[in-house]
Amino acid sequence: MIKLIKGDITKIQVDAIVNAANSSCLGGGGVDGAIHRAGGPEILKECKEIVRRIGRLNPGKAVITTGGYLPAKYVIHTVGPVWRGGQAGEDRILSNAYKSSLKLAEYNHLKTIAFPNISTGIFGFPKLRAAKIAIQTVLDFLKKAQFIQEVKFVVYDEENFVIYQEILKKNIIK
Ligand code: AR6
Repeated sequence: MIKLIKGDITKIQVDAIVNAANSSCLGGGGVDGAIHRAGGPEILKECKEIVRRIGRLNPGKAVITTGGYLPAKYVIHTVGPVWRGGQAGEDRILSNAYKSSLKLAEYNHLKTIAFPNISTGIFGFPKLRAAKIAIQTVLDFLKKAQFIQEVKFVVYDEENFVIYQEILKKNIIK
């Protein structure tokens, strides 16, 4: 049910890939920039409509748009926490970002979803701590999931890859 992949999330063929966005939801650098570049203008158009309707996206929340030109059908945009030293609710917000994305996938009856390592780039969240939260949140959610059959962690950098490999090995997950 959980798979680890090293690579570029914009190339992954799943029902939805998750974007590590910001509260404006209008694109940015890192994986966000890569997704908008590869997915084309339709994604930004839908993001703008959503922001017009519901306002800025608070950290921990998620919304869904088309995947545009991506191999993925949808993009789920979520906002992780900016790391401020660990006392500002960062762990809970990061877990909520994963949970909100998974809930949205379930709500839309999606079967496969791929996550990047939310908040561990520009937002500066420590990688090991983030990986433990990501994996635990997904494992807990999968116990009660009705539609989601597979979650892929798509890891871009070597450091995160080694961390995920170690944790997943210990959990005896293939
Ligand atoms: N595929 C998969 N993972 C990637 C890719 C890719 N193509 N590119 C980068 N990563 P970041 P954040 C990894 O900085 O920390 C944006 O400007 C990267 O190695 O993209 O949540 C937003 O608009 C790292 O492990 O997101 C926000 O303002 C992970 O993706 C802000 O950055 C997340 O790094 C969000 O910061």
